[in-house]
Amino acid sequence: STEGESYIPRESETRQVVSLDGIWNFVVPNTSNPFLGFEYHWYKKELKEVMKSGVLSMPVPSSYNDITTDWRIRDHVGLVWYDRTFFIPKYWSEIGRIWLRFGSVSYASQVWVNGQLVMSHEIGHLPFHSEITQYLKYGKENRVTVACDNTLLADTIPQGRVEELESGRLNQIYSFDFFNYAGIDRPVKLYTTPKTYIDDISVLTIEAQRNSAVLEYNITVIGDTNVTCRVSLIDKNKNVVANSVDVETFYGLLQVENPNLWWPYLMHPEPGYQYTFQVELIDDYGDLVDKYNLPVGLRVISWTNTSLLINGYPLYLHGFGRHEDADIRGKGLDLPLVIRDYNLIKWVGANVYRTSHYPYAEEIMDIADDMGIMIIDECPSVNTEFFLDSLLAKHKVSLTELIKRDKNRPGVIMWSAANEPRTHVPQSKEYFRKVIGHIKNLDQSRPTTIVEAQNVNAVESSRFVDIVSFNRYNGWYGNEGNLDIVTDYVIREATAWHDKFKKPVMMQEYGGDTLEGMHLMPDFIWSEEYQVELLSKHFAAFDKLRASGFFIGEFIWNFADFKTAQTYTRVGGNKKGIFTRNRQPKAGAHHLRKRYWSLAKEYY
Ligand code: BDP
Repeated sequence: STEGESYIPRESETRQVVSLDGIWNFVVPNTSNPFLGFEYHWYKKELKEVMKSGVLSMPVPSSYNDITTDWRIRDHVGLVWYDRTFFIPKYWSEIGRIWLRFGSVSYASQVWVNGQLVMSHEIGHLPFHSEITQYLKYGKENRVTVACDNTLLADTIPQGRVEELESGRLNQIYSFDFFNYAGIDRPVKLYTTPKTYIDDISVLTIEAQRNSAVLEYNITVIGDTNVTCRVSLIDKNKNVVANSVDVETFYGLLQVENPNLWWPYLMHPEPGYQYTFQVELIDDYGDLVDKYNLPVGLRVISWTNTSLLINGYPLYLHGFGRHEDADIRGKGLDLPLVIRDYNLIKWVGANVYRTSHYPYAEEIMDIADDMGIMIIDECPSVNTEFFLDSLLAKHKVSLTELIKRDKNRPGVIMWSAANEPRTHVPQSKEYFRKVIGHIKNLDQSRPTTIVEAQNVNAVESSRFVDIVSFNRYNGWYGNEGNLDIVTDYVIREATAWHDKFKKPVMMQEYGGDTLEGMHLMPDFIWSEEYQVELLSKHFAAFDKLRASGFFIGEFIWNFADFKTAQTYTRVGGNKKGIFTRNRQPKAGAHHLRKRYWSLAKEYY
C-alpha cells in the first residue's frame, strides 16, 4: 500500500516521529522448507518464542548479507524474517492516526503488526507505509514482523533468474554487476498524524527570475475537509515572504519578490537555498489541526535540442555515477558515510551525480537539495533483457513511487528511466515509448533520459527522451591498453548520438578498474597511472565536444569502489572508483579534482 502521507515523516506541533531502528531479531529459514514461516504463522508469536535456536541479532537499517560470518546468509536466496517489539503509550489512542513506514526493504516484503498483516510491498529502494492505528495495543507492548524476499525474476525490477545447483541450493543470477544486497536497509519509523491531516503536497516553480518567482502548490487533505488551509513561504531568516489562505480547493500560487533562487553548488555563492513551505490546517475555532513544513527550492529546469538550463542559465554537468555501498552494512543507510561522501563531492568539485542504479535514501536526497548538488534520479530498472508486459507494469509502478517521493525536490533535475536496457531488441522501442509517456503524465517539469549502452545505430528508444545518455568503456571493455584511440572514439560516438536523435548528449559512464596503490610506469591496465591517463584522454574529448555545442555532461564511473557478485573479472569488487570503498582518494581523484574545479571557474 502506498496511500497516505507520502513524505519522509517530519515532526511538527501536530506530529510525532519515533524510530524503530536498532537491533532486530533475524531468522533465515531452513532451506528444506523455505515457506515454513508462513505454514507455522511465525508472525503470530515472537521469533524467539517460535524458534528454539537460530535467532540472530540484525541491525536495522542495514543489508543483512555481510553482517555474519556465514556465506550461506550472504548468498541466501528467498525469504528471511525480522521482528522486534516496541511500546505504544496509552495517550496515543487519543491522538488520531498512527503510521508505520519503511524507507525501503529489498526486494519484497510483508509486514505484520501484532500478528495482523498490515502491508506488503514489492521493489527495493522505495518507501512504503500504512496506517496501523487499529492494530496497536495502547499502553502495552507491540510487535512488528517482516518477511523479506530478495528473489529476482523475469518480472521483477531489476530482472534476474534463479537456478537450482546440483547441491539443491538456489543460486540467484543477475546481469548487473553490483551485489544484490537485501534486507531492511533504510530507517523504520512510527509516526502520528491527526485524524484530519495533510496527505500530500505538490509544489512547482513556474517562474524563477531575478526579481520574481512564482510557486504553484496543490495540497491534499484527508479527513474533515471543512478546514482552512494556511500556507506560508518562510525564508532562512524566518520572514514570511508570501502566504495565502485557502478554503476548499487547497490550491494556489505564491509570488515572491526578489527571491533567493535555488542554484547548484559552485554556480552561486549561496547554493541550495531552500525556503520552508509551511502548511497549516485550521478548524472553525481557529485551532491548529495539522502542520507540515516542507523545504522548497525555487528553480526552473528547461531544455532545448542542444542544452539544459537552470533558471535560464545553461548547465554543464560534471559528476559521477555512484552506489549506495559500504563495507559490512552493504546498502544500509549510514549517516557518517553519507556526510563523508558529500564532503568528498564538495572537495572534488562535482555539481551532479546519478543515483545509479536505483533511488537513494531520502536522507541522502535531502542533503543534495540543501547543498545544491543536482541529481539525475534513476528508477531501479537496470540491464532489462526481456520486455514483458508484466515487467512494464512494475516499471511504471517504480516510476510512480519514485516521482511521488521526489517530485518536490529542487535537486532532482532529470528522471532516468533505466540503465543499459537491451535497446537493440526491437520490442524495447514500444516498451520505452510507454515508460517515457508514463513519466510525462506524472511530471513535465523535468527532462527524461535512458542511459544507453547499445550501438547507436540499433537504438530507437532514445527517440522518446529529452536528453540522450550513453555509457562506453573505451580503453577498458573495448581496446583495453589502447588509450591512444580513446579521444577520437568518444568524440565520434557522442556526435553520432546527437546526429541521430538531435538532442543534448551526456556521457553517463566511462572509466577503468584501478587497484589502489598499484603503480606501473608507463601506465598499464589496473594501475593508478592507467586510470589517470584514461581520464585525461576522455577530458580531451569532452573539451572538443563542448565546443560543438550539444554536449552537456560528463560522469565518471564510479565515485567509489563497490562490491559485486563473484566473477573472475572482479578482484574484491568493482574497482572503478576514484575513491576506494573506504572513501580515500586514488590518484584519479586528485586528477579529476583539478578538472572539475577548473570547469567550475567558468561560472564565476
Ligand atoms: C556498466 C554498468 C555499470 C557497471 C560497469 C562496469 O552500467 O553498472 O558497473 O559497466 O562494468 O555497463 O564497471
